[in-house]
Amino acid sequence: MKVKMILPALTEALSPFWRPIKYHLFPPLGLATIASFFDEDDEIDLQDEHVEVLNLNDEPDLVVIQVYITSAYRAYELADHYKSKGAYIALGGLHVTSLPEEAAQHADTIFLGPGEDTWRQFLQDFRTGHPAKMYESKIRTLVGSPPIRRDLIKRHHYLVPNSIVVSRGCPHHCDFCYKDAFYKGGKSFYTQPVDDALAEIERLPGKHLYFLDDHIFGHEAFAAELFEGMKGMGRVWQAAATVQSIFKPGLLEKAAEAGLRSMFVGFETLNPHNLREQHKYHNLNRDYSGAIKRLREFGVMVNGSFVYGMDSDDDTVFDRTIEWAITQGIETATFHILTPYPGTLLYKRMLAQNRITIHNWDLYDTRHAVYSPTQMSVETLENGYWRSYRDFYRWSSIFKGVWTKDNLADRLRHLAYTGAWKKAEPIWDMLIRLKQVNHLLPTLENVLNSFDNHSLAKQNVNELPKSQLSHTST
Ligand code: B12
Ligand code: SF4
Repeated sequence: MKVKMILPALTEALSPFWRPIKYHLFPPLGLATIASFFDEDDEIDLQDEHVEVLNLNDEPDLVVIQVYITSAYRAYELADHYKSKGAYIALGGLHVTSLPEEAAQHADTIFLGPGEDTWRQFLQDFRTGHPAKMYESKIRTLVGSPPIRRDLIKRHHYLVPNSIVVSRGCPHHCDFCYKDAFYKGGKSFYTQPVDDALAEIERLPGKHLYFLDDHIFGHEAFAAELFEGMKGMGRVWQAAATVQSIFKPGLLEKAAEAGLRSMFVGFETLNPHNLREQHKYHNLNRDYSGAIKRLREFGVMVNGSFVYGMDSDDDTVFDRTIEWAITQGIETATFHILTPYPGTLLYKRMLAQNRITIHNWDLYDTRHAVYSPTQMSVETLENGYWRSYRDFYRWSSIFKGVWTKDNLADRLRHLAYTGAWKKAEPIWDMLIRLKQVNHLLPTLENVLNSFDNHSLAKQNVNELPKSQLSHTST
């Protein structure tokens, strides 16, 4: 059977004028995951439109498309194209799960939720000529999943070809998050067996790994065992976790020892009213500064994530947040405009309040206000969002952040990492065009690793002052 798998791109990623590096970071892991269920003699062509021009002149029997909200229209266009050529169309992913009726108009079969169980079943049914119109994931397990088809990934296109995900979902329930909508009808947080995760890591060449798990510290026992197993593998890695989990005694220590060098942390907002509104209770009354301090003590850089436009935000939120992020010495920050993804509680609430003003999914990219904010205009919100990036990444801010570090190695690493990330955009753009982006991976590894002289991280955990370990209740 001839199979075409496509990760469609949103328009911005295709611009002939500017190719943001973020679209050349990670390969299409979701598609490579479900590709592992094909037979050996199936002919698979996996194309990622973010990094290559699609060949649309082929004649596949089966077309498999992953649909994110921001690439939904493009996904439907591609589906219609192949449908008109007589191919069988399978659509799955987050947006299909949120809006199945919309997606079904462009598909022969749609898939709701994670694909591990449903895809296996579909392939059996398809081969016997009886595929269903819709498959809904019910069995949530990663036990027994075959290894990801990484051979289908064109590694040279990506700065971070070694992305990996060893769990699915997250134990929390925030109103704005995609998670509860995607995992409804079954478990919304589960992990791989540790041995399988370690085996997957072993299969990845080089040093650098990027864990795309929503919350790498989400299952403490799993995480501890994983980090234990990774010790001595010589990896350097990045991941995401909650503020709360950073204080869990012993976990960060183990992670740092296993090579953790940068952590994406969802601070989201500095306002407790906003946290309550979004049911993000695990961030309430947490010592954000203490979490950053603790990460720094273990040589872990911070990528802070912030969301603007919750109901308690007025036009002062931008300056306050930026100033806080800079003075905390956060190395990189991502800012988002609150976005009500269909299927989320936030969406339902805003719909009931008649506040959603835009239904064009292309604009659900966390850069547009698609709803009416309560305490500022849409224009103020969007301008504040753009200004945040400008202000956070101006040289004066970077140097202010650098000077919060108390030793030369930390300062240099902050400067190299932040400077390279945002200030070298034209260089990234050029490398992308020359298809050389992957050649900078060793530089990234070196920068991440240029922090090996840390005394605290090397101390025995038991010697640390108690206040640093049990800063907060868990
Ligand atoms: C890595 C990542 C990116 C990467 C690359 C994405 C890529 N190459 O796949 C980059 C940095 C480019 C990116 C960009 C953006 N992202 Co992003 N990203 C992620 C992240 C962290 C991990 C995705 C991942 O690889 N997961 C692991 C794999 C194994 O899971 P998966 O891809 O979902 O695949 C499984 C299922 O979905 C299913 N499946 C998928 N397709 C199909 C098809 C079929 C037929 C079947 C049967 C099953 C199936 O089976 C797979 C195995 O279970 C997610 C968060 C998350 N946890 O999903 C956000 C996430 C997907 N991103 C999101 C957003 C909003 C964006 C941006 C708009 C952000 C921005 N402001 O720029 C852009 C635009 C994305 C686009 N191209 O349209 C949202 C999506 C919301 C939505 N409803 O679509 C998420 C959920 C983050 C969030 N919490 O809000 N992103
Ligand atoms: S903690 Fe993060 S991943 Fe988990 S539900 Fe909240 S926003 Fe989503």
